[in-house]
Amino acid sequence: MEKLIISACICGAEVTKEQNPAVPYTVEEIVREAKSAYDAGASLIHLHVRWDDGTPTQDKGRFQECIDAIRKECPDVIIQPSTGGAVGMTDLERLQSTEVVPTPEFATLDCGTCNFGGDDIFVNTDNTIMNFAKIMQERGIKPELEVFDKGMIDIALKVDKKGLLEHPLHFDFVLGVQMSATVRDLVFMAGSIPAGSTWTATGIGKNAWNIAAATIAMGGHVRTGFEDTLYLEKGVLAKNNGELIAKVVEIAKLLGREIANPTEARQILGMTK
Ligand code: KMH
Ligand code: ZN
Repeated sequence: MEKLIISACICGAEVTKEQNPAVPYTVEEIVREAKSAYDAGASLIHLHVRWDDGTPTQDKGRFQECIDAIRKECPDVIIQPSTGGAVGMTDLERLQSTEVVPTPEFATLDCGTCNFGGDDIFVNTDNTIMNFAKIMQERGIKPELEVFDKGMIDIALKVDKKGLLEHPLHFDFVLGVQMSATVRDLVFMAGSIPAGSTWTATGIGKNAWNIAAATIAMGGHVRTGFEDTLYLEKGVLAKNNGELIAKVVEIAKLLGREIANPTEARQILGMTK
């Protein structure tokens, strides 16, 4: 089986220090969390950034500062800025994370509108999605197709039909937000993408570990980190992102799957020219 790519979503836009004091806000804290994940076996950092008070931002300068600082500590890691940002941000605000120098090699492309709990709606109209895909294609950025349910896979395939995506496609199944997060759901999603595509999966909150284990067994790749789960196990807060990544490494070891380093991850994802 292909080596396992572990993506670390170290920060997110919604979780807070009140929920887990190790959630990073400052540049130093973001670097600390990226390094702990990288040292534990993550080859990819999915990046959101915050102002020092914890407010999520897509500010280009803040992204630049964080990426430059992560690069010093984790020279070869794949850095994947979020273009999702936080609920309520405008498209132009969100796209700033793709304007850093050098241009990111990878970024998220959210493929539909999603209920985010309470009255929160994460809005991605068809025009937004097509426009983001076009801009990423022009800038040579590989999109990670973020899909929160099966309908979003179908939207991604519509974008592909317009010629706005390069192959192989890479999907990220985010289960447990809008769609439930059972092994049946995972099998359905993995069976719904075009042959030759690669995929990552994450289970939000308490769904993290069943989805990680099933994904590793199925040959997919795993995402975890504070954006998706704050707990190492029921009632035990993770002290850092590295502990969450180490748990994925441990499950992979038990199942006989080797871990990809960043160079191998780029090859698996078709990111080498
Ligand atoms: N924070 C969510 C509203 C992404 O990174 O592209 C969007 C999100 C997806 O996290
Ligand atoms: Zn994200």
